[in-house]
Amino acid sequence: MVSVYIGLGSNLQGPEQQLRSALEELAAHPGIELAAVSSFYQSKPVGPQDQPDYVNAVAELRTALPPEALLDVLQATENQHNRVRLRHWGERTLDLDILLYGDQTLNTPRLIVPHKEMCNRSFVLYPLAEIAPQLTLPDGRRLPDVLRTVTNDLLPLR
Ligand code: A4P
Ligand code: MG
Repeated sequence: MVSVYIGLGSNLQGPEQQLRSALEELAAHPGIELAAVSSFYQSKPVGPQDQPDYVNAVAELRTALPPEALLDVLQATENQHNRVRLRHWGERTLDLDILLYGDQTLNTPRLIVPHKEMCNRSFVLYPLAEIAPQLTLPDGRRLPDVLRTVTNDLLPLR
């Protein structure tokens, strides 16, 4: 079993409920244990600004699924939430990204882990620190040190 951290994001069609149902669906998967879930946060869009704010969270999964099999599960879950197509670039009903897969570094055509933008994104780092405050990244950097380089611009969701 390995600890995997995933980032969840949505800015369409009831973002909070999108995240809640995605977490329920992942928890119901026989190969996945939902070990921890951060608070939900409202965040300004990174990228095109003409889209709604996002709701973001981070969850810890425990699984024996290999990385690409886990990605298959995450993408199938995204697809289940994507029945209504998007109008604008950047908007999405559900995005599930693998942030960290144990302490592994992966670089395949389908997977780059750690997620290539995670250390630049408040909406990843602060929820992650909530559930794994003393985490060390595969490159040896400590999460508390990375956190200090990124401003916390998140709003707690209620
Ligand atoms: N892929 C490679 N590495 C990974 C990984 N670690 N986890 C590949 C998941 N997938 C990974 O993903 C495109 C391809 O990335 C996949 O087929 C997979 O093989 P996608 O979800 O179809 O497309 P995407 O998410 O639009 O692309 P990308 O570049 O991952 O976008 P981001 O970086 O996820 O950005 N602003 C706020 N406030 N909150 C957000 O959550 N999210 C985005 C999306 C933009 N702005 C945001 C937020
Ligand atoms: Mg994605």
